[in-house]
Amino acid sequence: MTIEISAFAWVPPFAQGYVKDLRPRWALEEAGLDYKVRPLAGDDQNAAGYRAWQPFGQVPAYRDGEVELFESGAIVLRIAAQSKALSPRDPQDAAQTQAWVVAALNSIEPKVDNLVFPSIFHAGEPWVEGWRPHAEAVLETRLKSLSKWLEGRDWLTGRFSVADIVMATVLRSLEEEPIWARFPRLVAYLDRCLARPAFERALRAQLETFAENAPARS
Ligand SMILES: N[C@@H](CCC(=O)N[C@@H](CS)C(=O)NCC(=O)O)C(=O)O
Repeated sequence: MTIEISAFAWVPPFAQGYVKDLRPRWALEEAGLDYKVRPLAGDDQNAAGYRAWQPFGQVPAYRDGEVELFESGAIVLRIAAQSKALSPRDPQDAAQTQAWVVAALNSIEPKVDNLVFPSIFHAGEPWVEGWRPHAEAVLETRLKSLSKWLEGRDWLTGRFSVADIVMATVLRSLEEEPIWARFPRLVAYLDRCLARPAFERALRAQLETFAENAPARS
């Protein structure tokens, strides 16, 4: 069976290119695995059948001939297990790769979201500007540690892996934030990740889905 992932048929422009189905799309491109997209429109995300696949009604969800699952981190690990290109076979390197996937999602992403989401989803509300210094300070501690880890390294582990896909998709949300320029090593790391042809293909594929399903202009 061809691998299938769910994705939104269309999202508003601010979110285009950032929806989390980008992670499995990128991993699948790196792994050279074919996939098809199940686009969700209207109230599809609340349908009982979809909730049985993705309990929170979010994207992405994933299935192949053997398993179906949800959560982008779990999905990319499943893809990596099918690809030498994405996950080292040496037990220590493989464990370290999994640790960095979880670190990106659990130790970095919440701090990034804390800073970025209020400005997007609560733009103009009076508390947002007061919140920013706190959110920046918390994030800065994590970015300093990450930058230190990347000193002398091109990738999070010995070579490019699924961990870099997840970390890059987390860090990408910071590119427009003032804090980002204070971390030149992270900027160079992210540039290295995003220069990969597989990322370009994944991004283009996500944007094509939105273009195909764009609402008609009135
Ligand atoms: N932890 C989930 C988060 C997925 C997520 O936040 N998906 C967003 C799009 S980027 C979504 O479906 N939002 C719609 C909603 O939450 O109803 C994962 O990594 O898969």
